Amino acid sequence: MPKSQFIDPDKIRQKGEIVFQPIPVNQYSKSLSEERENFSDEDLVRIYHDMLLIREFETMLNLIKTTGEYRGIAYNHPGPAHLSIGQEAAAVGMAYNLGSDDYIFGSHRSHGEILAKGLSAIHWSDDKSLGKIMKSYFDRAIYDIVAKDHDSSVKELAKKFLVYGTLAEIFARETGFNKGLGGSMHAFFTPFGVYPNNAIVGGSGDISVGAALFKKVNRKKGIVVANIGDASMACGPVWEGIAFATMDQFTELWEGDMKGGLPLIINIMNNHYGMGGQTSGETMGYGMAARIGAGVNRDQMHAERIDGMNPLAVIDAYKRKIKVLEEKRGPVLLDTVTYRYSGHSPSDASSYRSKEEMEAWQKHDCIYNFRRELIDNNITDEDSLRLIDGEVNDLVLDMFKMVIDDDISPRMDLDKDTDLIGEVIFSDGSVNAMEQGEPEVLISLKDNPRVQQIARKERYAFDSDGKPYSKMKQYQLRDGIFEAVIDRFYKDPTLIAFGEENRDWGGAFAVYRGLTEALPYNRLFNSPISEGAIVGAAIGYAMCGGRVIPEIMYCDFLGRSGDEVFNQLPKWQAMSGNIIKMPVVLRVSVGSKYGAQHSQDWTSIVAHIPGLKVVFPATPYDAKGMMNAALQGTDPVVFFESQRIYDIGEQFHKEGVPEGYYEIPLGEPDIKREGSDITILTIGATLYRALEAADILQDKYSIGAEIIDARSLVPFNYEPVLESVKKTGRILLTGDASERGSFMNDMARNITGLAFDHLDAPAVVVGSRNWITPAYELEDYFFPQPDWIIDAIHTRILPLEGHAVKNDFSDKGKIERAKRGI
Ligand SMILES: Cc1ncc(C[n+]2csc(CCOP(=O)(O)OP(=O)(O)O)c2C)c(N)n1
Ligand SMILES: [Mg+2]
Repeated sequence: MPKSQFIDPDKIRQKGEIVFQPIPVNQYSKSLSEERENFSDEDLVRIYHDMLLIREFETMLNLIKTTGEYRGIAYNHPGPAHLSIGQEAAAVGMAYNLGSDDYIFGSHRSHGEILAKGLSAIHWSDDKSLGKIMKSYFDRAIYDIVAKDHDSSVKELAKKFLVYGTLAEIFARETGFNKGLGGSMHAFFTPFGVYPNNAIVGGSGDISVGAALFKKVNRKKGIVVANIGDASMACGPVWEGIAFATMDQFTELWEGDMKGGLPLIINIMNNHYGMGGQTSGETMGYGMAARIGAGVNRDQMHAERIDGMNPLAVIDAYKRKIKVLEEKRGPVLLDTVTYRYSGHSPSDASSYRSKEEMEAWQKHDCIYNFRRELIDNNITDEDSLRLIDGEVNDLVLDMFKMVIDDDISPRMDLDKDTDLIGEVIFSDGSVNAMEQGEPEVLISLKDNPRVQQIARKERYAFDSDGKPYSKMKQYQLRDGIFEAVIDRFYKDPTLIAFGEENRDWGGAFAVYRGLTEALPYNRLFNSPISEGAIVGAAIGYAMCGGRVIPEIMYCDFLGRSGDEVFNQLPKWQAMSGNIIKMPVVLRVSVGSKYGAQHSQDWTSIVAHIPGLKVVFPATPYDAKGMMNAALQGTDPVVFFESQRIYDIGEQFHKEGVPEGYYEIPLGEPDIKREGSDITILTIGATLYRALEAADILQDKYSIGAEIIDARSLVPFNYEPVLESVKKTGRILLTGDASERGSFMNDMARNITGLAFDHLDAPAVVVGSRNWITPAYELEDYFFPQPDWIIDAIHTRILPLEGHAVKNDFSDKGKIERAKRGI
């Protein structure tokens, strides 16, 4: 809600109509002879060569999958191979003018795009930089293999490098581009500008937007292309990505050289099918996918349908569209018509299409027709082309032989080290700034009104007599998060933050108040209500080398970003073999008061996913120190915050929350109160209810409870908890997540196993009920309360003299509730 833009009712209520512009469809009609001035003979032969290499590469894979051998050499590849035989012109045309600075993202069917883009990057690079790229990648691992006995040019060597690295990745070899951890559907090679290919249909739809945002915000050269399938145009992340990429603010509110659209081409590789569903005519209503552009923004995304069976038509379109992006008028939507002769996967019997249709498209075959044109136009002759055919076949065969040789191309040795994959799950970096440079800010920190306001606050909640200061006077948890965030904005020039109501509103819960004044739009902005794209764009931004803080306003909205949080954010570091870093701190606010769809604690669901760090600080001191640590790191951190305690003051750190920078390492629980009779381990805001319970236990029953605040869920150091249990012999765990399937159960089981000899009773978990979260007035019957903790201790751990229970924690009660699914 920028006040600078006046929403004028007089204008808005005026009569009118929306006028659409025609969307060009296959307008390219030049003959090869008309194109001669734009291409040298070598250029044209290169186009043929690149298409042919892709065809042979995938023919090899097809034979391996369907016959178990290639040119008489047997090999078993149990993994996937989604082939794009027939689509080569679309890939080569797309990549033809792109160099290493241009980034492409793709899908499960992207082998052809990897090769096309790699070949193009090789073509546009000089020998020195190619040598550097090849030698620095995984300590020459691939270079040393392909350079052995190589006796021709650096570019030829780079071609071997590209084919070998891609194939070794597909066959899960440690010498593959991603150490064999990505595989066929996720292979990529960032030094050539080939960014992650995504096995989740439409997965690149929003991630690529973040990559384009990175290029724009950090003034980097190059454009971004998202190669996605026609069927993916039905996917939420694609629509959300488009909404994000076409926001008016880029042209209306962003200032100076930041004004203008994203350098992004969303390229629909339109082969007319999902797996078997026909998009045009069956599963979609767009008729032609390019139509979608018309509804999106005033520029209609410069949408166009182009003939992807003709490489020159695709090259022509890219030349024109790159110009649009250079003029900052992006993004662009291309509907590239193509066709796969291969099945969805090699086991596909093509029952969903007719033989006649396949044969008709084969008559339009891009390689066959282009070859004929080269000869008809005297660009080359049959003999020269046969030579190329031979070279391509030899290259594929030679690389195939090397890749399947276990001595040359071993797999990761998990026998030797069974934890090897665990080592690449996190990057565990510690980096002040992702890039050097002067961070763009609008005012100095000391002139910031929020900074000035915080300076007047009490950084410890109590005065010298132990009396609490007024709420307004206390330095609050939200202040701790703010201080860490603003500090990083003044340190890391790549840092950006976005989410719903992040800017003028000051963040839905006032954490960001003061940031709007400090930062230009390109560093802090409101996103559309697109939780998927909020996380997805952050992923793309981080992948390219930036640090980013996306925000999900309520934990319950995490479901909307399910794929991004569960499949994308946690997996790309490991799937890249740790080439990619993912410095994303995803702030997630856990609600209360707003009922079932705004108040659930989903920490457990997130903690279940390998590859995410998950933290939930509950004090201002911890919130600041842990946000600092999260923002210093290079891993994805889901940073939970509780709306119940944004205004809580610092009650534990007597020296007050330090004004300067400090970090609290993620993964370290903290003893908030000492005691010797029972340990209570809390997650998030239940800390304060556990403290109340501890007071009652002490006052009424003379039982000393040791309260440990978990602070983090992943990673987690059990040692302080085990030490405590050794002392107390008893433990209860409590948190606001619904009890069934909660992370507390995981912790309880681990503690029971690890401290079995020291426990007088099994570890007990007190979570929320397995219900919907009711209205605020009824919340105390849903979330754990101090009296629940005491009832549970009395019933399951240590009978308390004279205690009468109100809440049923008995075996019988548990069994009965489980039977009813609650
Ligand atoms: C989210 C998701 N849903 C379903 C699938 C299974 N699946 C894999 S490919 C595919 C069809 C995709 O069609 P399209 O986007 O047109 O790409 P194409 O396969 O034609 O290249 C489906 C349904 C998946 N991988 N991801
Ligand atoms: Mg398709």
